Amino acid sequence: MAAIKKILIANRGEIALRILRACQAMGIRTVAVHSTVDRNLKHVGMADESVCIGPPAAARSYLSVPGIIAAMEVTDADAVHPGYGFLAENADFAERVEESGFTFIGPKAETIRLMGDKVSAIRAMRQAGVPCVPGSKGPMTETAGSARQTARDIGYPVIIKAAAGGGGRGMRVVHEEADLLKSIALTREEARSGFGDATVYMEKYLENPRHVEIQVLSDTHGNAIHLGERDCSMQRRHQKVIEEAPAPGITPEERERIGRTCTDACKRIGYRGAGTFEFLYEDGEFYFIEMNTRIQVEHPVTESITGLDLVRAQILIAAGEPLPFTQDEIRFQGHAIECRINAEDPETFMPAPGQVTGFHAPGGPGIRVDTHIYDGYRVPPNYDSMVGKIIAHGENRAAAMARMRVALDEMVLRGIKTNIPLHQRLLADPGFAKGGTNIHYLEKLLGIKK
Ligand code: MV4
Repeated sequence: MAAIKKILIANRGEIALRILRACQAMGIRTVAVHSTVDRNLKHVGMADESVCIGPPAAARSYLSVPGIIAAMEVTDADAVHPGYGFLAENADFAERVEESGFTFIGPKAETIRLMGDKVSAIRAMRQAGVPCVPGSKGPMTETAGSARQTARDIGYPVIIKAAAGGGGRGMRVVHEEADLLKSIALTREEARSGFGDATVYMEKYLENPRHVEIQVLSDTHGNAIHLGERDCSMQRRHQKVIEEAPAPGITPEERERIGRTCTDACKRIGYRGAGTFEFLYEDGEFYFIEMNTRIQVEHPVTESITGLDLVRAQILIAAGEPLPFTQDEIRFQGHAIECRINAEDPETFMPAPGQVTGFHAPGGPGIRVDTHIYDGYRVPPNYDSMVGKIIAHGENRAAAMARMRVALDEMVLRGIKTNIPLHQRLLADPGFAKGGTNIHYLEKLLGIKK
């Protein structure tokens, strides 16, 4: 068993702080790494040690594999937590970490690689009994005839996706056969230039699905549990805006069934750590689309309704410990909603970095704020515009929403533009209040879509 006494946090912002807090609560020493523009990050000042790993450009700091491994060497860290984004789902990084004798807090490199290729991920999940979208059952071959036949079998509309894509990058909807070959060629070319892999596949295009995802934890002793689902349908341009758990309208029976399907799949593929099965949910059916092999931004809504600490669980699993709880011990309590707070123009949605000149976090029962910002903090222009998250928990959805409304009104964040007005609008929206809106709801509300 690999004892973990010191963790290097290979990330920045709110998630770096979240990881640091979990380490401190476990008595694990911490190393923060940061770029030159990030010297004043909150977690850098709190960490036991810190190392500057390069200039502001992420490619030369947070994405530098040699830089991070060198920082692990000089600080004698045992393990690295990658957070989300940056190197979190980079199989080559995970491999290099383990080859260098360190522990990667996450799945095996081969699992990250398997899930990174959407075609191999779907094949593995299909074989493990996970329901997938009707589709090409592998990459599209070069012949025009077989593509036409596949699309006819599936039925229009279909969607062409890049195997190396994911998260909304490299996909194209096709409504009729006349457009099929052109669309395959275009998507293939985008995939080649964008990802260096021209492999594309085809699925039935689901017109009005919700995005519902299942959180799992799987240890190295053959135990896997699920922590229920999250509904992440409230999004704009593939950027999630609000997430919640449980997903409105999902019954305990549906939850148990899809959850069990996911944990069976974890055992089958030897999954290690925290993971998320992403599904499209339409007309009462789940369709697997992708698996995320990292901790996700929206993990706190699951923590709120289960009372668990997912980052702690990730670290215990990485240390070779068995999961400290069984499926029977998991209880879902109430409802939680998360609002992502971005430094952006509320009209144009353009990133709006700048200096925070006043900050007071909301609080009270059922309110959690995960943020690294403080009075005087300067949001740099070099990274993602998310500056924090408010998570509201209540005994039911209406109670969580009521607490979120108060928290949004209570929050003081001066000096930078934020999307707080958008959240206030959504928390007052009758459609959102009903629950169960699909992935197109927000863009339609904003008048982007018909
Ligand atoms: C789809 C789909 C409809 N049908 N696949 C977009 C992100 C990537 N993870 C998969 N995506 C989609 N795949 C089929 N067969 C619609 C989307 C989609 C979407 C999915 C989840 C959350 C937001 C979305 C926004 C637009 C399109």
